[in-house]
Amino acid sequence: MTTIDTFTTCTLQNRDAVYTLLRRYFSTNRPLLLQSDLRDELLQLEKDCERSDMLHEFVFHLQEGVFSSPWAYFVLRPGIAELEFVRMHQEHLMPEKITINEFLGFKETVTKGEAIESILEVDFGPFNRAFPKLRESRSIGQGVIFLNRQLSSEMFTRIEAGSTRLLHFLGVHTIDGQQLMFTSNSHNINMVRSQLRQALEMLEAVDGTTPWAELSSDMSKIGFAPGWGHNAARVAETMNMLMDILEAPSPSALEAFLARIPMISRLLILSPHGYFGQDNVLGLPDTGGQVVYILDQVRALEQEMRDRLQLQGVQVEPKILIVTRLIPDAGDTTCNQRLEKVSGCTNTWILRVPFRKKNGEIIPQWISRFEIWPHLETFALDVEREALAELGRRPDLIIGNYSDGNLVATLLSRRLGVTQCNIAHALEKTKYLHSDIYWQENEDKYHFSCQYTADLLAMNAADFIVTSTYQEIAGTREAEGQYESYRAFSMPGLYRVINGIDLFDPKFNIVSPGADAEVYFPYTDQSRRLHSLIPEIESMLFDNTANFPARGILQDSDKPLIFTMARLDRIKNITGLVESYGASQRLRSLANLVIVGGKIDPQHSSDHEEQEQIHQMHHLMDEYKLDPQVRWLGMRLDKNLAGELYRYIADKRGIFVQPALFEAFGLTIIEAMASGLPTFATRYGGPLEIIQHNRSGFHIDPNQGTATADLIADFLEKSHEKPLEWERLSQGALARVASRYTWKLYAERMMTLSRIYSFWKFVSGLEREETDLYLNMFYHLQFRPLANRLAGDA
Ligand code: UDP
Ligand code: LCN
Repeated sequence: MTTIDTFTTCTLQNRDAVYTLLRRYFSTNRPLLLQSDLRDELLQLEKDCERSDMLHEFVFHLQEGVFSSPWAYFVLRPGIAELEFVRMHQEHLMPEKITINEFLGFKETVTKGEAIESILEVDFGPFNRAFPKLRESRSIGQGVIFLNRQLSSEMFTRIEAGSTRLLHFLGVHTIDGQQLMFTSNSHNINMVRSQLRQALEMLEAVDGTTPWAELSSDMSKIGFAPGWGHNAARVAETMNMLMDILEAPSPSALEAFLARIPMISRLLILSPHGYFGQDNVLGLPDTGGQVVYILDQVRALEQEMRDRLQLQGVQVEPKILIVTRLIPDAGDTTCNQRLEKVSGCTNTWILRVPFRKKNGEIIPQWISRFEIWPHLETFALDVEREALAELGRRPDLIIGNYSDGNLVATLLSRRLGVTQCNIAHALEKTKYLHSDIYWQENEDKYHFSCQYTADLLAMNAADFIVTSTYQEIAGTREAEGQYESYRAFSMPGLYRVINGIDLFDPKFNIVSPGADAEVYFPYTDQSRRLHSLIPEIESMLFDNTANFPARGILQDSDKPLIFTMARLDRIKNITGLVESYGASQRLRSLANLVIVGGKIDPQHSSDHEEQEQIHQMHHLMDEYKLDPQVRWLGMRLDKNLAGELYRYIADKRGIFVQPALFEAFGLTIIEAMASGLPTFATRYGGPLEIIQHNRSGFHIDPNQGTATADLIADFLEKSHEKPLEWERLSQGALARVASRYTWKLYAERMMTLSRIYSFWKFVSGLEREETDLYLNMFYHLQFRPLANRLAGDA
């Protein structure tokens, strides 16, 4: 393994190479060098002198370098979730191990040009020392399995005591005021055993299909309430499970038993910022995949809750509330309506609560996600009142989404004492390079001071965190993870984070989303296809007389199509793809390019980043004279049209490309794959994990435009010669999505997590009281003043 000791040995053996490399770094005259810069300089050096494998290995494990003559400070990442800090003097060439604090202090001084004497140090490390932690990096993201194993073995070290706690939980368990499992709270294990034996004897005498309604009267006489099962067979199974646990407990038996206990029937989901609606919202600023994710998620969760409650014989109607902001000036969307029922669900609603000024006045206009921080506290209080009224009681689980939703979830969960789950979707920190250290320079536009503070608060407060991929938590051998980027960082003038989040905390769980199987299904499934949409698609793509906001007219309609669809954010890098395509004559001769995203007229956009990208698109179309080969549609497609478009592209043996500079997950990727389209997606972020290279798609490097164009061109040429090649990738994509990315799998897992975390919170006081108090102070002393300052600026 590459550690600082390796570096010492390596320096002793390769003094000259190390010296030359350091000189190269200093001669860039840049105080901060990224991983790629550090590597590039080494690769240049290796062209001129003999390569040292040890040095090469070491540099390839460096994450970052900070330079101020005569010192060079480095962050070394020996492996996933491991960090070491080292410095080296330009002349003495002897690596010295340093602390995080020393590293961050040096970085602050170098970037600010002056030493920072005193700064708040944020360190969550000591609070969680006694808390059980994973040990192996490969287990990161499987927290629930670990937690269950750990806590159940602790709980049952003394069977009597553990059983008593379990029975107490069951004895007081109610849902919607209905007593479940036991009619009264008995702590007497022998008595419960004898009750169970008696019940099982009774159940043996009746047919397994006998419904609970017919059993309930006899069962209640011996102390059993509903919740064991919908019929005699299931009741007996559940009772046998409890008998086994009371006799010889095991983590898996406990997990299986808990999975049956009806615990969750009221969910509160928070997604404050965007235009959150069911129609006409996608593509509006700040409204993208998160809305799609939540609308698909609630359908799956409602179904799962209903199925589970029904199987356990409990007559409770599940209810889900998605709470978002009410935006009076909502254009052609429904975001100005208080309540909207979610289609495809029976009892799921969007509840919209307005942002209010201090004087109570409602704020009418949309507010960018970067600017909403001052409004969230009042919003949380208003939501508490309205959500409780709509749900009729406290929710069983609160799920936050994105930085703002997770902060509101934190405030509400704390006030209501409800289990909190966070879903980040995308943490901005890894997207914007150096946005922590140079936060002051970007504060006017992005207010990262508020956002990163909110992130730290919410991720440390959450009972559990759901991520879409492993890399979202801990990255890959090559790259830092999104949560990992919160471990140690500095915001000069604000605070220095020594230990911001523990990746080995069992709160992390990977539960990947899916693609709506009703909409995104294989192009070969002819009977389900919406053939009536094909003429519209063809006129969208090829008919310039039709009235679509578009640029470009495809001259050769027989060529396969390269398709991409995304919001026109800089990070989505659609302009990068256009540039690679424009510069590759080979690719242009093989296929046309179809882009769905943004607007054609910059004046129609209210988002500064989008406007800039629109100008760039026009510039590239002009520069490379792309109008005959590129069709750029500046519109948002409704889901059915988008679904049929993916399949139409597949009919034509085309491909899908997702060229983002970084993509947290990328729903379009699994939609394209679920349609059977060979997919080329960025290697930065979640797509690296979704796609297996050359099996279920291809990874591309958005920074290597020529290599990307060549890879796509090679594939299109090969597929033209051997159609089976296209088929192979198409089949690979379908199989991958079916095995990993479905909403059914998601809902099952999510419900299990909710039960298990809620159970452990109840029985073992998993409350992290000290952390909570620290967070409360951090909220009041850091977050609130920052948010108030932003309110003053606004
Ligand atoms: N989308 C759509 N119509 C459009 C543009 C996008 O339905 O015109 C959908 C797309 O199908 C996907 C979502 O918007 O479901 C975008 O999610 P993704 O995770 O790819 O990116 P995000 O926008 O969240 O960054
Ligand atoms: C936000 C993103 O940036 C995407 O990568 C995700 O797919 C989307 O949210 C849904 O989680």
